[in-house]
Amino acid sequence: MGERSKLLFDRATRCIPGGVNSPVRAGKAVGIDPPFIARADGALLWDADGNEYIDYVCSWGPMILGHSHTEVVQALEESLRLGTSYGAPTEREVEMAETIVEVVPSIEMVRMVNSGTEATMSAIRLARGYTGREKIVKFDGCYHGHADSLLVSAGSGVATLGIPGSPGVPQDLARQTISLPFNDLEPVGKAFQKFGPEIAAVIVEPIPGNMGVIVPQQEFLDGLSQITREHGSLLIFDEVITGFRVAPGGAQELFGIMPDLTCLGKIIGGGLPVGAYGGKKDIMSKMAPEGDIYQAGTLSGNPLAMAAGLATLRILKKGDIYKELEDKASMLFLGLEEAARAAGIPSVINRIGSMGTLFFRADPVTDFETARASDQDLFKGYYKRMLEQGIYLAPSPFEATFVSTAHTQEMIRKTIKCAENALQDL
Ligand code: KE4
Repeated sequence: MGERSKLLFDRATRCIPGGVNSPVRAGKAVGIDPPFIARADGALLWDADGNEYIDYVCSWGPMILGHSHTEVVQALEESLRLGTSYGAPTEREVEMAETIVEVVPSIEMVRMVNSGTEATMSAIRLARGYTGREKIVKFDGCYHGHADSLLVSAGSGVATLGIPGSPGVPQDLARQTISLPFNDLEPVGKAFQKFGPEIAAVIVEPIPGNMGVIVPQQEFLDGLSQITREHGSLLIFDEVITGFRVAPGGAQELFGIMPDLTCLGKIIGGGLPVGAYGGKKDIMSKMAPEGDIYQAGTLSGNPLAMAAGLATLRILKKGDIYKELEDKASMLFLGLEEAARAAGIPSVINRIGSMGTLFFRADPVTDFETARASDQDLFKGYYKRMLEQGIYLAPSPFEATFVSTAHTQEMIRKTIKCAENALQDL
C-alpha cells in the first residue's frame, strides 16, 4: 500500500472503528490495509498515492454504468442548483416510483428509504404487521443489511469476519428468525410444518451475492413462492443487488416469480444513498400515513439521490445494455476459469449476467456450506496479487465481482492476464 493510504489509515483508525465506515472495506479477510480511494471515472479508480485500478467492486453494485457517468453527473449538477434536500414531496420522487412500478413486475406501490438495510428492515416490519405474525425465515449466507432480525447466519461482512451473529441482538428477537440452507426446500417444508401459522415472511436474495454468487435452482424459488402462499406468509425478494442488475426487472423477471414484497437499493440511487421497498397495493397501503405501520426518513426520496437514480434507470430500463454486460462478463469469467485451469488450480465459476464469483473449489458451490468450503487462503493470495497488478476486487471470497458498461474488452483482457500471473504464482 502507498504512503498516503498508510498515513490516512493510521489517522482513520484513531477516530473510526477499524478505520472504515463499513467493516468489509477494512480488508481484514485478505490481510491487507485498504488503499484509500481519491477518485474514480468509468471503470477506473485511483488511490491517494495515484495508483490506478480496474474496479470490479463498483461500490458493491451501484455503479453498473461506471463511475461519473456523463448523464448521472449532469443530472446531479442540475439538481444541486435547486437545493439538496427539502423534506417535502417532489415530482422526482413520483417519477422514481412510477419507474420502479413500471419496470419491476411485482411492485404496484413503493416507498423510498436511504439504504438496503432500511428497505429490508421496513419490509420485515410490514410483513409482521400485515400478517400479525412474528417469525421470519431467511437463508444461511444471505445478507440483508444489519437490522437486528436479519443478522443471523448472515453473509457478506458478517461471514467475511466470521462473526457468529452479532452481540447486541436481543436473544428474544434472534429466536424469531429461522435461518435455513439455501437451494434446499426440505428444511423449508419442515419449518413451515412446525411454525407455519407463526411465520410472517420468508426473505431471500433470489440470486445470493453475499456468500459469493450462488445460482438459485428454479424449483427452489418456485417452492418458496408456493409454500408462502399456502401458509399465508409473505415472500420478500431482497433485490438490493439484483434489482436492475441481472435484468431491468431483476431476478423476479429472470425467474418469473412474483414476490409479495421486493427490496431495492444500490443501482436505483446511481451511487447516492438510497433504498426502496414495494409490492402489492393491499400490503403497501398498510404503511403510514395511509395505514398504521410506521416507517419514516428525513432524507427519504432525497432530490440528489432521485436525480442520480433516475438518470441511471432511464438508461437501464431501455434494456439494451444487458446483452453488452452479458458478453463482457462472459468474456471475463471464461478467462478467469481458463487461467485457473492453466495454473492447475481447482475452481468453479458462479455467474448470472454481470455478477459472478470465482470460487477456489473443485466441486459445485450451491449454498453457504459449499461456499465456505472453498479455499480462502488461496483467495487471499490471489486477491493480493491482483491488487498489486492494479485489479480491484472485493476483499472477501463472500462477495460478487461486478462488471459495468464502462469495462472495455481491453480492460478485461488485462484482467485475465493479471489473473494468469497471479494464479501461476500461487
Ligand atoms: P445497505 O444497508 O448496505 O445499503 O444494504 C444492505 C444490503 C441488503 N441486501 C443485500 C442483498 C445486500 O447485498 C446489502 C449490502 N451489500 C453489502 C455487500 N454485499 C454492502 C457492502 C457493505 O456492507 O459495506
